[in-house]
Amino acid sequence: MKGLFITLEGIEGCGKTTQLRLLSEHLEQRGAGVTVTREPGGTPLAEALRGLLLDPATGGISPLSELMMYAAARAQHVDAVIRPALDRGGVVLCDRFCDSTLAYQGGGRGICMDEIRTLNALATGGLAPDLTLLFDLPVETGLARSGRRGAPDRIEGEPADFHRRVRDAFLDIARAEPRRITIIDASAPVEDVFRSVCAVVDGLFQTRQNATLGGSAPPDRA
Ligand code: Z5A
Repeated sequence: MKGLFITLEGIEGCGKTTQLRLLSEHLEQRGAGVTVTREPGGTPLAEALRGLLLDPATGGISPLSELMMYAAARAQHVDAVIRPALDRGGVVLCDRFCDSTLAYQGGGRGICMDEIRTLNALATGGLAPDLTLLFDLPVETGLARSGRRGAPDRIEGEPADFHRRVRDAFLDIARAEPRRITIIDASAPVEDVFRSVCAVVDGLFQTRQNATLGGSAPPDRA
């Protein structure tokens, strides 16, 4: 069986990192080999780019430079971490991926979505997640949650309107790709959100298992 690539997406404070940790434990208990990673990040180069991208002290970065930095981090991450783990047949859980670029640099900064899709395809070599969980909640709730952590980073510090455009873009992407992306109500308590996550992921594992036992290929979710 080839590996399984699952991405978690959403606005600030949506709870994806909390759910990623719970999901990783859940899958490890089922005996899956799990690689947990994040974007931007996951390799020394990409983590260094992450530092520059999120640090308010970096100052102004033009929207196009910002886009290229996320793409550079992603190209290295896919090549060095994600593809090798999938080739080994493992499960990769990634905190943010290409949909974040469409939502933040497209929806938030206003860069042309088709140009971003072209760059994403170049950076990933065409790799797409098997499943994306989009944790959706009102912007005010998310910002209140992340605000409890202290000083905002360079992107958290953007005005609420920016974050509203990001949320709308995520929802548009999900509506356009309902087979790959499942929207999860992230305003519910952690345990309820996790129940929804497990229902979706366990369902995907079951579908894969049935397909393998039946000898047919798993359905293409991309
Ligand atoms: N970015 C981009 O612009 N373009 C790109 O292509 C990519 C990224 C890949 C990366 O930051 C930044 O880069 C991000 C987008 C941009 N913008 N910012 N800033 P990140 O992903 O590392 O950080 P983040 O998005 O801000 O995530 P986060 O703040 O770590 O939040 P989270 O992962 O969504 O949530 P959490 O850490 O699990 O929870 C946040 C708090 O809420 C915490 O105190 C929890 O205990 C609490 N929480 C979690 N779930 C719940 C529930 N259900 N109820 C109540 N409280 C909860």
